[in-house]
Amino acid sequence: MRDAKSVLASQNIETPSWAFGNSGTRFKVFAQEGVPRDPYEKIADAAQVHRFTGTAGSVALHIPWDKVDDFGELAAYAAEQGVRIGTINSNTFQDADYMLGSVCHPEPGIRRKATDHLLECIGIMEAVGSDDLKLWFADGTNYPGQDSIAARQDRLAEVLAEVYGKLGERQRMLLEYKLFEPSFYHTDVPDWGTAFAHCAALGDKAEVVIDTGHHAPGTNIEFIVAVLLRAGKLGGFDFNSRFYADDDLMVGSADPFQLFRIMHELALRGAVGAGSGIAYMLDQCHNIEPKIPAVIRSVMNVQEATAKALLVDHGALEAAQSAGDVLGANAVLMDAYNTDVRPLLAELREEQGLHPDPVAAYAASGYADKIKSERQGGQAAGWGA
Ligand code: RM4
Ligand code: MN
Repeated sequence: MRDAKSVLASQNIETPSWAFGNSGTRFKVFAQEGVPRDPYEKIADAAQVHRFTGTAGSVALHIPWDKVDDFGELAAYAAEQGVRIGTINSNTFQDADYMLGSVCHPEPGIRRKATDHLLECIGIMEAVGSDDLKLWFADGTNYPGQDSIAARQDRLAEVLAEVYGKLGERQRMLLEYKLFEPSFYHTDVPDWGTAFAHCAALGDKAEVVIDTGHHAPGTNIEFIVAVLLRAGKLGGFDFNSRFYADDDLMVGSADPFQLFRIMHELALRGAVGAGSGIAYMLDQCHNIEPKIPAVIRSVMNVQEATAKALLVDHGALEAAQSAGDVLGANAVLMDAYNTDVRPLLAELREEQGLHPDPVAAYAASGYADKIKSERQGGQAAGWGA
């Protein structure tokens, strides 16, 4: 097994540009001071997360929220800030035309518009040097009989095939599923099985994204991880934490044990750290907590779960499993989970020339005050900006 510290040192956790903007629930958005007003300022904030964690070297964009005139210039700015642009997330859920869906819409003209948006995202990937197109569709219906479930699958397959055909050599299509919302009777890509079926039909460049918040309560997410990994179809994660629905809270905050179990399945197959081929991303919103420290904390939560997973003694685990030692096998996992890995991570950070406590270092940096005083006027970024 590779040394845990070297794997951790090579880990990258991508931050979402939208986590730095104002967000909320449909009831209220509590605006914060110093929030970015454009994609450049979002990238500057993302760079702070990387500066203090050393692990968040890429930032995901959401189009059109992060649309700029010159994407090459935005990518150059990111590089200057010490980060790169990662996944390009499409958005076919906020235009009035999409009331009855986007890629599954009954009208060909609306499907064309949605398809063209996805192709535009591929163009942006080329301009910024990104390899991953992430697709999430709000498509579905609210009432039985509203539209044909099967026909909608056909329309989806047709659009995906067109977009897939336009991917460059190194580019991938990452298809995300979500159990429900905003459609409440049926969703067109509700689960990993549906996403898998479409990706399998498309080919090697199409893989499934697991957004941890997009499952029914009690779903065994690590099982999904194991199955997709085995099939070579796990493209990435949208990490967050949820209790009831798509809450998008900080990953590992409510259920660090679930996160550990997920990371364990990945570590078992050597699928963590550099070269894993898996895009580890956060998909979160910070409604009541300060945003940059919340993203720093989230990155640290993933690091801690990864470190614990890397400490699992695979030899002892296999021995206990093959001897039918139920309690012994479980104890091997629990030993790793119950290890305090914070000293190991503090040591790693010091070796990397970082402060051992990223949250404290950020607080002491004065950046929060700086953006509060500098970012006056203009429109704070939020959903739709
Ligand atoms: C969706 C899904 C997508 C994200 C949007 C904002 O529920 O998780 O990944 O881009 O929310
Ligand atoms: Mn997501």
